[in-house]
Amino acid sequence: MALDLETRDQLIDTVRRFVTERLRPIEAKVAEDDAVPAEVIEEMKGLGLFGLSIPEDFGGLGLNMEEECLVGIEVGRASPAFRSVFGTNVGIGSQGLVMFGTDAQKAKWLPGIASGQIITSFALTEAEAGSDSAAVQTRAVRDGDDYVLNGSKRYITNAGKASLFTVMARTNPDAKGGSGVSAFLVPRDLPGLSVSKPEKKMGQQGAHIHDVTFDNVRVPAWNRLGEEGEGFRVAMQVLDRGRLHIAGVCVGVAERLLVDCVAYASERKQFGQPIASFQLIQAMIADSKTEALAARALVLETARKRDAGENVTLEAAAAKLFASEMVGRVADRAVQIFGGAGYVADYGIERLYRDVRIFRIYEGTSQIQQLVIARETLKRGG
Ligand code: COS
Repeated sequence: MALDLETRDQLIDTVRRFVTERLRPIEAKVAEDDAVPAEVIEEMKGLGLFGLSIPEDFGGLGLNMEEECLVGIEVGRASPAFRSVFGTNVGIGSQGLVMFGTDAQKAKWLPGIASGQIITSFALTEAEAGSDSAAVQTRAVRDGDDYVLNGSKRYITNAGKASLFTVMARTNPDAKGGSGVSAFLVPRDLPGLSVSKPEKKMGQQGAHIHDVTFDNVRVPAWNRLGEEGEGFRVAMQVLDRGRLHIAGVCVGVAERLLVDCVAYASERKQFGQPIASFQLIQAMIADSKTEALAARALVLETARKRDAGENVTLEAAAAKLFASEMVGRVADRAVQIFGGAGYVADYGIERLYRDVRIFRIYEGTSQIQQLVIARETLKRGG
């Protein structure tokens, strides 16, 4: 159920203040240390950020999609690494459980996820299964009351801190594609599960990705999420939702970059006047503003459709495609407007330029979004 407007505005205002007062001032340090300070993570827990999307019955804030996107836009105004700290709990790490879990599974894990006591990860990608996610090779073989998991997952966000993984594994090697894949809730402490050191990345320092390996990990059949063979559908529905959330964050980053660009262009003087007075600079600001407004409208309209119960597979893919490509262009223009200052580390613009690059890749590349949009448009007849 939607929050009343006053409560919603209060929440947005609280998050905005937290982002402005607590997150923005430490962005550079977080990037340098490659870590978000523990006390900031505790404050995020206190604000309920880990449980934004978890139903109230299980201790979360129970936001609808529009509200979650509005919070995502606010959080996007600080370095995206901060969002990553709680992003998996709000999105891909928890929503399989929210949408497909049994009451007992939900009761066991959701309260801890909502409070941030349990960190979650979504383990789909493998060395040979990225965009082609139906090709997962990790095996889950039924043995009595358990499944035995063997295989390896790649680039798994928050795996280093996660205590609960949603793992997509092949239960039927003979079934073609996604229909042989099942989803499992796998606690970190099961024997045989190991997590690699974090990868060195291009951006979003402070957010971490790891390989996760399963070596004869015995998972109780009780932990299966949905029916056998339903794992691909679980993953796709989780991603439909996750793509919309990411699109919201892209809007937030773009809006922040616009504020930074306007402030810099108003202050920086060349040829005796602020560069904001030059029409070629104004053209870049106008293009960025127009695109950010369009992305915001698409994200929120899609979120409202989803809240109304509509299937938004197409629209969520369109929002992710447009917003992630848009923020790439906005970040590129920001570097251009800042000129030399955009290229040096002190101003933080080059950091955001690097940070936003992954939005066009994770939770489905732009090319995958194009495939989904085309498939759904052809299905709908236009
Ligand atoms: N919701 C519900 N069901 C869905 C679905 C969705 N969004 N998308 C696909 N399905 C179902 C289809 O209806 C189909 O079911 P049936 O077999 O009963 O007809 C089944 O899943 C297979 O669908 P499809 O044939 O389209 O699957 P493909 O293997 O061709 O894959 C793409 C489609 C490429 C679009 C999909 O694999 C994908 O999204 N890949 C990217 C994954 C991703 O984002 N990876 C990033 C890593 S996770 S951070």
